Amino acid sequence: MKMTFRWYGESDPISLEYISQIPNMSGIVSAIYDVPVGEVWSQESIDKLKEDANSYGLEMEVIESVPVHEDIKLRRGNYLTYIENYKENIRRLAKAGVKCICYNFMPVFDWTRSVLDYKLEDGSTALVYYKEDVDKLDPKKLALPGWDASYTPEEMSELIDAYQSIGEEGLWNNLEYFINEIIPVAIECDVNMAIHPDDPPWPIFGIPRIITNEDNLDRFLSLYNDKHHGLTLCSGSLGCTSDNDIAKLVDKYASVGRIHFAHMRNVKIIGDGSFEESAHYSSCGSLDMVDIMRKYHKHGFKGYMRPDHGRMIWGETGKPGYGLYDRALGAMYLSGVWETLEKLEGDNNESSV
Ligand SMILES: [Mn+2]
Repeated sequence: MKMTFRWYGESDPISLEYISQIPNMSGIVSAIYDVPVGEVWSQESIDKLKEDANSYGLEMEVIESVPVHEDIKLRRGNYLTYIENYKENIRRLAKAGVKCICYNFMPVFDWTRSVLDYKLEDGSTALVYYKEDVDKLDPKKLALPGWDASYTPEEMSELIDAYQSIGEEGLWNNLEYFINEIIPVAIECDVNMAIHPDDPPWPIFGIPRIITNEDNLDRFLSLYNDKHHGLTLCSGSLGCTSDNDIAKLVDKYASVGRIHFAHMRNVKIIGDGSFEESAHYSSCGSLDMVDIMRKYHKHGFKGYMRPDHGRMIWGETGKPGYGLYDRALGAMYLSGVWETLEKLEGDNNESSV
């Protein structure tokens, strides 16, 4: 396992130096942020990102994300050009030594929360999703925090209608088409493509969401039978419903080498489709983080891991979910659990000799 940390580039208030000071940190997870979705990233900017990371002793082997243009998800408009651009980005990233690309196939909204700075009892703030608040909203009229604000209300309304009319099966067809186009390039470049599950893993506003549960992960992986076609297993995204048993999913997909990137986040399930993001430590939320780590360890997980969102603590302000302190605590906690599992395995091997 290689521990990594997400970095939002030069505008990120958290410096590469700070990240490099977190023990056991192998590299950053980043992207090129100043290019519109769907366009080709310049080799210079990719190389510069790598050099910046390397100059602090950090690798740049994981990209999160290379975003998928809505035209590809809807298979309309300029989707053929955008798919060619996507392939070119895979090639260019591979040239810079990237081994894993995270992406998602969520229509319009990406992740969804009702409040980004909900004050918890201890004074920290966290991202939360309260079902009754989200259900009350009309996305054609009012945006939720964190959503892409670049759409006009008319564009948003048209997009939502388009997804509602293709439905789940239409989205599956478009995903399959995209996968069949890009995975051969990923194989050629030896880059692992790792889809991120939908967050939260259920349909919102009548818009289809399909990377949501075990059956659908099975269906997704069967779209292309090659290990370069795999998963970002996000414990917090899939784990905000008790219908998903994260340890079981890790056990299943790590055993066949299809998890390339592990997002570790704990969430507190409030019930009835609501949840609060919590600190990584198991008893702070609903997930048994050690059990999940144990499953990764059991299968000799060699992929990348990162602490996913953190709370805002110790007065820190910044990008919701992406402060330094709580994510650094998360990274250390996860590294500590991993080191323990490694040493216990060593002890067991010795005693069995
Ligand atoms: Mn995630």
